[in-house]
Amino acid sequence: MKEELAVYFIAGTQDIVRGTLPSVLEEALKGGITCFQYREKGAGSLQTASERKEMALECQKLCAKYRVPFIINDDVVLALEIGADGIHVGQNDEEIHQVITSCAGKMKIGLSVHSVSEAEEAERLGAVDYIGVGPIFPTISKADAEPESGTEILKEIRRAGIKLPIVGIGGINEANTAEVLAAGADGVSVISAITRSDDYQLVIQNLKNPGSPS
Ligand code: TZP
Ligand code: MG
Repeated sequence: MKEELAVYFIAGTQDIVRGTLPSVLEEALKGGITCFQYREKGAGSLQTASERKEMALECQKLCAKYRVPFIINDDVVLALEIGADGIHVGQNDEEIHQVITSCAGKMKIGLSVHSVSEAEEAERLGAVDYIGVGPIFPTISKADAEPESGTEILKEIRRAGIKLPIVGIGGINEANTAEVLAAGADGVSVISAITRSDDYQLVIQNLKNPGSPS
């Protein structure tokens, strides 16, 4: 799982500023992303179940072509229906015990956490495959994001002995990835660093091989 978290791209229709979600996703897959999460949420997102399913299937097919895991955000029914590789939920999304009951053994389970105690609870559950920690830095991509925590939260979670794979999220870009990894994350998840870039390949290479923290 850790290797798959290295450069974890998240996007939905609402995040696309140029082209279409499938076109951006295919470029990102060619550029070397290691995981993709379909997150259709907030202003500008597709609203009907059938539109979402159609988009999910198209993204799933692309991910399969490049052998990259395809994760669905916060929609257990859709994830099970199309046989996604994983489901990701937040603390206020589908209840994690329900998600585990429905999905454990069938796909990977990711959970967002914002504190050491939430990380400890995730580990105690024994069925969560990785945690997303953040927002680490201020983000433009989530209207209801929690306040940013800085990289200290990652160090605190590691100091508490949490062994779960960790992906950092929120405001992560080429300039701060090294700091996020140095603080204890196994990888970085990004929306705008990729969707708002003019050169997907270069950004992804730099996220994969960041310079040393300054
Ligand atoms: N959860 C916490 S921050 C965030 C999500 C989904 C958005 C991350 O987007 P960006 O553009 O990489 O800051
Ligand atoms: Mg949520």
